Amino acid sequence: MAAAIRYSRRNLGLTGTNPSVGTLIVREEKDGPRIVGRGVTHVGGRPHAEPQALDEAGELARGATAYVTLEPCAHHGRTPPCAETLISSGIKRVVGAASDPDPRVSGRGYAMLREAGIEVVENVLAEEAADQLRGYLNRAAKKRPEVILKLALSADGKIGIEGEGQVPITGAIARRQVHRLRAESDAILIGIGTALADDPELTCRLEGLEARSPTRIVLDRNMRLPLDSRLVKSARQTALLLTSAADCEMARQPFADLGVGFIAVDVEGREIAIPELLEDLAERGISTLIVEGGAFTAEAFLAEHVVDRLALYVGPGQIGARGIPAPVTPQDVPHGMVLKREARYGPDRYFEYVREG
Ligand code: AOF
Ligand code: ZN
Repeated sequence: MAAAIRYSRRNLGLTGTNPSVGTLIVREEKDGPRIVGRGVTHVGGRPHAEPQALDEAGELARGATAYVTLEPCAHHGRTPPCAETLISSGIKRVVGAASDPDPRVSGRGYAMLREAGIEVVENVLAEEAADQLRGYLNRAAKKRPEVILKLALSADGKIGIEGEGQVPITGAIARRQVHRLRAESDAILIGIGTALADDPELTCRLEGLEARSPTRIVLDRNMRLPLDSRLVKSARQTALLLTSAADCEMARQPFADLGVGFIAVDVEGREIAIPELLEDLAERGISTLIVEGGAFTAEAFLAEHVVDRLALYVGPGQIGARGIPAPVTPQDVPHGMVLKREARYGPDRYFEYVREG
């Protein structure tokens, strides 16, 4: 199952509203277990993992065990239910990790298998699988994406210097981890202040993974983003959405001509309408959202209590008194968040916190 979960990561961020699920078909042979088929939910969400793994296994599936990171589906989509496909393949045993909250499936997938006489084991490494499926599970449970607040801070807890644009804080290894996180996420969001100060691109620039760049979102209700910013200039390659106030319709045209999309969120006097925005993103099929700052935007998401995960990269240098204080530091994480992972990336340290329970 651990191998199936690892395999399921392959299409994270590429399967739309569908979770990236992994399936391994395993035969017990004299000299030990042998993997005869692998599948991961295809880019775009279909085909599902199971039929692909079974295809590869062919006749070898007969009598074998299928390891699935999510309960096999029980509904008819463009293809028959995966539970049915497993049954007709002659699989003898199905080992499942997470259960599927989708009301069309929830419990029915496993029930169909059992009714057909297949041995079913549930909840194997369920927590690890749920961690991998957290965007999907979050969206199903809360009707909003999983929100990951990612910040790079100096050793003295600063995220930059007012008016200085991008200040280097972390090194090359940490930066690659950030790009990998981008590749695995559906969308990334920043405030207009950061967009103006840094002129970032927010794409994934790991070699070979460029096409996995997330949809970029800028909170820009007064449409201040320059038309010649890197974000706008790359809008035809990687989706860019601006959240604009409803009365900005006229101002939208030049952006629209360059391929920029819009989320009209009614802010009603508030600076950012976060709950409405998250709901809109979930409806668009976005399951994981990285929030990358700046301080004002990060604080707004923290105040709304919608941050599910904190990814803090701490560099070794000091910025000093001129620095912008980080809205959250490893010494001061929001109540109810617990350390999940800690790592060292060259000279930098990484701390990941998740919401408890
Ligand atoms: C599986 N294997 O690999 C995945 C599953 O829109 P559809 O018809 O593709 O169905 C989407 C639902 O299928 C999704 O909400 C989830 O319940 C399930 N995803 N199921 O058996 C897979 N990705
Ligand atoms: Zn399926």
